[in-house]
Amino acid sequence: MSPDVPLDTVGVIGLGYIGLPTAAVLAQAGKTVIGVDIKQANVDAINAGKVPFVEEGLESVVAGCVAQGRLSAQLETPEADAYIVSVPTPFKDDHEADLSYIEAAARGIAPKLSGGELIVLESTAPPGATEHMAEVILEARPEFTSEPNLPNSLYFSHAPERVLPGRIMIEMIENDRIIGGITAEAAELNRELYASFCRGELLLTDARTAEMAKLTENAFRDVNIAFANELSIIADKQEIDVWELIELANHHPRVNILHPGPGVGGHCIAVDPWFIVSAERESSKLIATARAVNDAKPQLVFEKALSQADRFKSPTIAALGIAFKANIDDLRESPSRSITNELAHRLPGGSILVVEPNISELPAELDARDNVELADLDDAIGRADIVLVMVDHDPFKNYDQEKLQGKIVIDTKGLWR
Ligand code: SAJ
Repeated sequence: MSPDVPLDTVGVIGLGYIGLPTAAVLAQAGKTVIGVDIKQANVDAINAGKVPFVEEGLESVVAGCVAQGRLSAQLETPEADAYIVSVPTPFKDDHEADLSYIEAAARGIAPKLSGGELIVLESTAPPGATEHMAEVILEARPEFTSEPNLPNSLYFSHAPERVLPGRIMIEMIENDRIIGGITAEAAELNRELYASFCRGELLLTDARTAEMAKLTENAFRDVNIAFANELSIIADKQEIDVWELIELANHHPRVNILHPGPGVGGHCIAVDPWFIVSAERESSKLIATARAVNDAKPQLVFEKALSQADRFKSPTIAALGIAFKANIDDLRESPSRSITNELAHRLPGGSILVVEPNISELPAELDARDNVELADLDDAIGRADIVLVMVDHDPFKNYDQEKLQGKIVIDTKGLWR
């Protein structure tokens, strides 16, 4: 049984790639949602019904909910019946999770509480992080307790997000969710809130298992991508086409190899496995090795491109894609972006034409270089000696391959086979 407390108003702390879509679907489900962000520009954009990043289907929901008065954004944490903390958890130099954003969110929530509130951590975090968030709040407000069903109860829970960038608005509604409460009552209350917008199964457990489950999902994917990336390195040396190799092996009924690429990017798969490794270093050798294999891949792609570039006095390279994966504008932890920057650094006499259909300005480190420019696809390929494919954006996939004649093509995504 869920504790008898209201769940009508929800404060969503952090309006990024996860927080804003979560706020939007909650508002769409009839909740009154107040989002909180530290960036004034994001707050202003959202209050004008705009979305500060590209995500299919999000802007129309945000615009509709803002117009109906169900969704608003502000800098200060509001009073609310429930809170969802959706802030970054980067890792520090030693790969340990940096919980300072979660702690800051908790300190912002603490003074607003009056008893009976649900506080959900959505941010991906190592085992123990939800308990830690609860401790920060209870230290600031010692008159409250995490014991359930009392007038001064607070309910702490973890509901790790699992949506895939590019499909967030579908997966937010359809995916099953893992919900881990500090107490069974907190999990029940969390379930009640999420049932308002989620059609997937809501699976209840304790907070530590939920934290670990999320890390496990991303580590599983990382290990499998590392296998594909390792195969691509072996196949290259053996003069075998890795794409054909994988396609053939995948005909086996119990083999399903993922795709190699220029490395693993994004803020999840390249980050989360480290939280397992740093928690249990001795026991997580496979997970750590997968990270090392995937992290080494950009350097190999860079060296391959550089060795081709060395054949020209002033090489022109079309760098196709600097986002971390297809059909998004997210450049965080993007291997293709770092490969591009390295090439620009090592080829001062060359020129790098970046083709990235989802952005209108280069990121600062590339913009600062004289030999890098943002170009359109046709123009870049027309001018290039070397075409380096690093992201499988749709416009690249559909490109007329006739126009590649005479170019050196390095295709890390197997687009043009
Ligand atoms: N990649 C490959 N080969 C593949 C698949 C992916 O090289 O076969 C690369 C991509 O190009 C990209 C990186 O891996 O650089 C990650 O891409 P992704 O599409 O696998 O995953 P993310 O980071 O966009 O989202 C993941 C998802 N987790 C899983 O699929 C287990 C998503 O469901 C999570 O919600 C998200 O992490 C997150 O926020 O944790």
